Amino acid sequence: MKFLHTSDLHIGKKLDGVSRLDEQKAVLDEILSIAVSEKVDMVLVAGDVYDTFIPSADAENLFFNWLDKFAENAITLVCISGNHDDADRLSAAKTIASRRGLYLCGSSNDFLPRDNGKISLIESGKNHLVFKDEKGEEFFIATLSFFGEAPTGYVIDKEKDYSERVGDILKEIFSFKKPEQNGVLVSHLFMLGGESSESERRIDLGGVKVVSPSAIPSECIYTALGHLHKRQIASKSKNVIYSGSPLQYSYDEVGIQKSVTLFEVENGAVLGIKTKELLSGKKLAKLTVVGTDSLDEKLSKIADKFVDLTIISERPLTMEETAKIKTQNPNVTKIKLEFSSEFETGVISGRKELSDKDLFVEFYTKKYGANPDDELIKAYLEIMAEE
Ligand SMILES: [Mn+2]
Repeated sequence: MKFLHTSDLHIGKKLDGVSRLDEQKAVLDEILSIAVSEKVDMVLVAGDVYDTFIPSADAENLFFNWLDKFAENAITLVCISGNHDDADRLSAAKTIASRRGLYLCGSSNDFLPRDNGKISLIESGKNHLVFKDEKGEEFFIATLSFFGEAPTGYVIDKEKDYSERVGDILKEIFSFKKPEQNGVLVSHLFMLGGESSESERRIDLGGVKVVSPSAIPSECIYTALGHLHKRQIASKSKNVIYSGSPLQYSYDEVGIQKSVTLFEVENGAVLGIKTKELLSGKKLAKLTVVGTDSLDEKLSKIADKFVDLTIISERPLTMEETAKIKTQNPNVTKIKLEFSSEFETGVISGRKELSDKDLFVEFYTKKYGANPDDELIKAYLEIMAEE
């Protein structure tokens, strides 16, 4: 059976307030055409379908229309929820979707068996699905959506850390697997040693939810992971792989090539793991300029990219100036100002003679690129006086 593994679609996600829905549609279409041309039997979506618990109607519509095209092409799809999804909302349409071979696994798997003559669902239960292909070979797909303390329906030993809990849960799920079945896991978690980026970092602070590859049972021959946005192999010997997000979603992903992962499973073995590059969507770039003299020319060269712009300047830019740069270059989503060292040294040496008010105005202007208004200055001085 041929698989396509993707994750972290984040449909509806914006970049500094700029919509990326058109790019998301384009890249989802590209994934579909790869699945069709590569003759994929099953698509695995490893969580973070949406960017928020309550996605917009446009985002949901895009996802549902995308799902429908897999059904049209007789491709089976298994989807779990990530930390950005509401598991119940994501799987709300599970009954109608499952009639077309599209399995939206939120927190429970209770699907009716379905024989479509190609890839048939022969069994489903607690976090697993069992499929049979035309040759009679069986595939045990374990589906562990993202969870906080414990997934629905599990009693957890509170003494155990997150990694041990995942280990126990997976052991229980895989106890349903028959020896002759090929075991595959789809999950959304942070595997030890993984490299995160801005967009998914907050959740992993402190490393509380880090999982060791040893938590994955040995009878699992491929683990399709979601959560980290850069494609990477978490364990080569166990085939634990992050497909990565289909678009560059944060500026620390500059230069990262996006792709989907393709692999084949046959007689208990994983064959031909490969990536297929995704070309849709805008790339992200970082640009640092000294002064604003040749800014327009430099920006015009990367007009097809989103830009995180840093301007090194000897004076603060006014609100009007930064607003003008943004209006003339809608692809610039971020502007940061840095002062040249020469200017800064001059300021430091004269700082002792400055009043509280002047110091505050200087700090504020440096930080925000504009003068604070009188009310703010007054409030600051009042607080200082109280101190
Ligand atoms: Mn994500």
